[in-house]
Amino acid sequence: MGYKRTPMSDAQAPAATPPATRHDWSKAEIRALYDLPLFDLVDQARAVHRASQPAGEVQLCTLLSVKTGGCEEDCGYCPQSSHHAGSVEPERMLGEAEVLEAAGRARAKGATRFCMGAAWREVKEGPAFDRVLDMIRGVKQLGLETCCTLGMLTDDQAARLKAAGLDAYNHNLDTSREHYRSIISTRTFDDRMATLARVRRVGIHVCTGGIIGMGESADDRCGMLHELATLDPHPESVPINALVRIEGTPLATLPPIDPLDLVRMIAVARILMPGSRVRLSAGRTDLPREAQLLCLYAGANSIFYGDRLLTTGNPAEEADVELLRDAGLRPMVSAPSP
Ligand code: SAM
Ligand code: DTB
Ligand code: SF4
Repeated sequence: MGYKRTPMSDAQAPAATPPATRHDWSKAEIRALYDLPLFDLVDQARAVHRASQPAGEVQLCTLLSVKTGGCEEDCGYCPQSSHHAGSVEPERMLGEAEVLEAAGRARAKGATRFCMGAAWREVKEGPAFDRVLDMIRGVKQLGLETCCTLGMLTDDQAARLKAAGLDAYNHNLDTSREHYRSIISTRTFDDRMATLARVRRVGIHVCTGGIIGMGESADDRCGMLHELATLDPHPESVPINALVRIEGTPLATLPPIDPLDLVRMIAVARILMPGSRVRLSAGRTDLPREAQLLCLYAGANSIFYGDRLLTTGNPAEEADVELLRDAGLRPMVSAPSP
């Protein structure tokens, strides 16, 4: 079932003067926001959201894993790492035609952004990267916003992605600098920051966020938000994931997150980064509709749309169409910026 797209009316335009965009947030300020009584926090976030973002619009972004499994990194949350007992079987890389078919289907169902993921530690020059560049050109031609997540990049690779028409690059910080080494040992937080800087330098939009539910403290969560909110410019897109606990990964047995913590993270992200698109990302299959709507109310304005994320499930398209319709929300018509 596809969406009928409706243009934005005056009533749906931003409601008040947007707050000044700051890049000098202190950790203490961020922690103070995180600790506010929930309704006070949501009130503030909602006011920023209404003043800075078109009201009632949610961007639908479809994900596709173009190269699954067999990754050299040891990210504790990830089923595609070859370090874990429960890793997924590595699969052959998809061909351009398969990807364009999936992108066409996503567009027909109302997605405006298409994100291609590869289980790589870093991009290596060669036919596989050349194929990704072809995929980007093809998806772009379909009129979709293009996003990729391929691991670490060199300057030259970033420039080639830009030349192929890539709009955004996803590269998550995942957690705080301090908690990072308890989750991943095969790369550093600064490696991550270096790739983000390369992406920014060539003019590709930056998509970076993290995961909650990996045994981190509230200070770690605020520390991650601090890293994001002190980037200048802010990332255009900030995905907030709840850990998908996957059997056979080191983090599989951690307790589930409290959905209200996700609301808090999204609300604080919205206050800190008024102009960014905040994405309610992985973990929605375990999240009641009401909690999802509270996240959208508190400042999220994008979801992953389609019944698969990379290797795990996501709500069915029909359920998301219904969710938005029941709340009187609309899918974003076109996605010029972030
Ligand atoms: N290999 C590339 C990289 O790590 O940047 C791209 C693919 S990787 C799977 C993209 C992101 O998915 C990770 O940075 C992480 O934030 C997220 N992710 C992976 N497994 C997850 C899980 N089990 N739960 C939530 N998010 C997850
Ligand atoms: C992001 O922040 N979350 C997406 C996307 N960016 C690439 C990935 C979620 C992956 C969830 C686990 C899986 O399906 O393998
Ligand atoms: Fe590899 Fe990315 Fe998974 Fe880490 S998150 S193991 S880099 S695919």
